[in-house]
Amino acid sequence: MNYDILLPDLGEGIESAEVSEILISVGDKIEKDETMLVLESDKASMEIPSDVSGVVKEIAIKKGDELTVGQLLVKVELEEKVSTQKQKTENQKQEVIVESRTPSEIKKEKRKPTKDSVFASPGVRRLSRELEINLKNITPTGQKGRITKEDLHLYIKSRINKTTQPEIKTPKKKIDFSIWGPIEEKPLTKIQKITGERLQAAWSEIPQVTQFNTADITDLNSFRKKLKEENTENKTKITFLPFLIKAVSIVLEKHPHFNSSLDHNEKTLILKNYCHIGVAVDTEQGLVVPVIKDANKKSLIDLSNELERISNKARNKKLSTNEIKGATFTVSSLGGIGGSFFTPIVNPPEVAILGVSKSTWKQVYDENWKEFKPRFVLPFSVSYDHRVIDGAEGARFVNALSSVLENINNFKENRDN
Ligand code: CAO
Repeated sequence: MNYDILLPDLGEGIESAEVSEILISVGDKIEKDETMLVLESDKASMEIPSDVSGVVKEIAIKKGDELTVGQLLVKVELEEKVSTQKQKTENQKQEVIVESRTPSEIKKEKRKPTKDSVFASPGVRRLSRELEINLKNITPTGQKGRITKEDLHLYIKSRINKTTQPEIKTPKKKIDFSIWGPIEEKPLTKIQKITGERLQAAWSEIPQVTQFNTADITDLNSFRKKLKEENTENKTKITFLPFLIKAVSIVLEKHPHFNSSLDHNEKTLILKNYCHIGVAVDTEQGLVVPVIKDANKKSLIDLSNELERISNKARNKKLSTNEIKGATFTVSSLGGIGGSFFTPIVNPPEVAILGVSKSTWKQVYDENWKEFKPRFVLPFSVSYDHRVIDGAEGARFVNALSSVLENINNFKENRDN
């Protein structure tokens, strides 16, 4: 015998509601009071239970339908009939065994959530809808795979902690600056947009510390000038940067944490036995960071040539993907421009970055001569991921870098002077 389940009075003056979920399929065995549908009205979200126990014969509505009170929802073949039929044949006896499981066992099996179905109370559904949260992303802990209020709250808390998640990002209000004066609009370049997103993520996800120091590069400056003169014919442009890259690669060998990355789940440190240095290059389109591979194995002249080659390629948008990947540490030099000290942002998955500023002549007190002497002083900063590097290690790193830069023997490659 078939039984028609009609939409009951929804109360609270609700006259119609939309079908947001259908939790049953034709052929399902359902129990009295088991939820069949979830409806949404402008006032509430409601679960509609079955009036009877039996087998679903027909579902007269579909997702998205607007239903009114008294409308036919589902036709159910009542349970008594199912039981009588079970007595009939040998085959059907088999069925009796199968179906002699308790109703709650059958229900348990049927109501296991599939990939597409989500079980949650109307309150949970309403809040998730208001916050635009997809319930399928939440791990249920309730009975029969139901998402509880606590599951939803836990999920919201975890998203709040990850401040970059778009689901809870508050959209910014557009400001009309033209009401205070004339303006121009200039869309960001693709590079600027990508760099901006990466910097934003690095800034919010990495606890960074910046350590400042100076190096007396008076001797290095004289040595560089000499090397520059020697190489005027072959047109190699020898700036301070190749020296800095060389110095960094020496120091990284002794401070391997600065040449590492945290693994994807942030539980293991990956120390790299290679030294690929990223170099920040200022281009018209924005900041680009090409990589000098195996910088520790290259001479000052090789580094100078490679630096010129990759910075030209960066400015002409000619870099290949391979040339901007795989860096283990980055050097950002503003020394050719000016300023004293800045705080560079770590470029993940690297854990540290060197920021170099412009060297200037300064009066420095000499302990041995007991007098002030003019010295060429280079200011620099190292920002590092504090989850990987301790403050003491950071201070040792900058001290080591100054020592290497202050001793030109580190840069004399097979030379007598
Ligand atoms: N102190 C004093 N003078 C310096 C110096 C320093 N720290 N660094 C460079 N100079 C000098 C150079 O020696 C050169 O002078 P000479 O011609 O007399 O040798 C002059 O300044 C110009 O150098 P440069 O900038 O052309 O070359 P570079 O090798 O120092 O830098 C490059 C190359 C590609 C890194 C640079 O052009 C650049 O793009 N810098 C900007 C990087 C940037 O934007 N970083 C910020 C990113 S935010 O973290």
